Amino acid sequence: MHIHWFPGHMAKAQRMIREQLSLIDVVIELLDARIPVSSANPIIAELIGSKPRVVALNKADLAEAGRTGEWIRHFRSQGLTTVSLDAASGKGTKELVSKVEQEASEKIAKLTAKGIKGRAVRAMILGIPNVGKSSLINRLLGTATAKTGDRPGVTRGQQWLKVGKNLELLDTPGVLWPKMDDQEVAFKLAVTGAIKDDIYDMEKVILRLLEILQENYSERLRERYKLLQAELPEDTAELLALIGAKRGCLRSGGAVDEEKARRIILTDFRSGKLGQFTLDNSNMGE
Ligand SMILES: Nc1nc2c(ncn2[C@@H]2O[C@H](COP(=O)(O)OP(=O)(O)OP(=O)(O)O)[C@@H](O)[C@H]2O)c(=O)[nH]1
Ligand SMILES: [Mg+2]
Repeated sequence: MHIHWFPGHMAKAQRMIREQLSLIDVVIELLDARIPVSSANPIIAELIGSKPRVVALNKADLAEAGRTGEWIRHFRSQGLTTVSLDAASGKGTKELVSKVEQEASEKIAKLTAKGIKGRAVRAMILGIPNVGKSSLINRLLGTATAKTGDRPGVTRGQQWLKVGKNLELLDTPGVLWPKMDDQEVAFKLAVTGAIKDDIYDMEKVILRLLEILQENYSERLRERYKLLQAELPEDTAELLALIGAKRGCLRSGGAVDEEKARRIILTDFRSGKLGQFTLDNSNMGE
């Protein structure tokens, strides 16, 4: 699978982020709790430099809770302020805001010493496409001000929004990096929904997903698709056909509609119907 792309709007977003960064007290970096390493954009790290930062592992409801805990300990041991978050339900937002205020306190104290009193904390939310940046803003505002959607590339411009008296937030468009050398990382970004579905090879992505499911989560496969045979087929193409047949994805004439079967598996995976998944191991990148 080869994903070589960097659409013009992402280059533009990156420029905007760089320009706005001088106004920012704290960066909120959203990572996908299912892939805490693979969703970390190296360009973002470079842009942020030494700015105070809070890392939020979002979509924690879709990740394996114990492993999210391991990841948080791992990041904290590296000196990073890290919290777990579910921006869809709002779970974890209070802790996030309190950490953001904590990270900004030095800067605010300096401003106060200079006579600038009561200035709100300015935070920028950064992360890959579809990770939940706009959802977080909406949760914090308590309204659906920022446009969200279950696909990457929803937010295009940047927008300042005020949360209460003490916090101003900047929503940003999701950015990926131009060259994806690691194909396993590309797979994880595709399967979790950070890359538009029409620009990666879905056939390969689903076969890789089935491989992982078969190896480590075969019980969930059996349960979800009512696969009763003692042994699941080892061949992932056969497994796909079997799931397709079970789900009634048939073309006229009786052949399995593989495209339809792939969509079902992908939707089940992304929505949590196949259970919670953490695809990155916390000993990665050490
Ligand atoms: N299950 C779950 N879904 C979430 C969570 N946060 C966001 N989502 C969903 O993920 C999708 C993307 O959310 P957005 O807030 O639009 O993501 P974004 O980062 O702003 O995306 P772009 O603007 O495209 O970069 C939406 O369907 C949200 O409902 C979460 O914590 N858990
Ligand atoms: Mg958005």
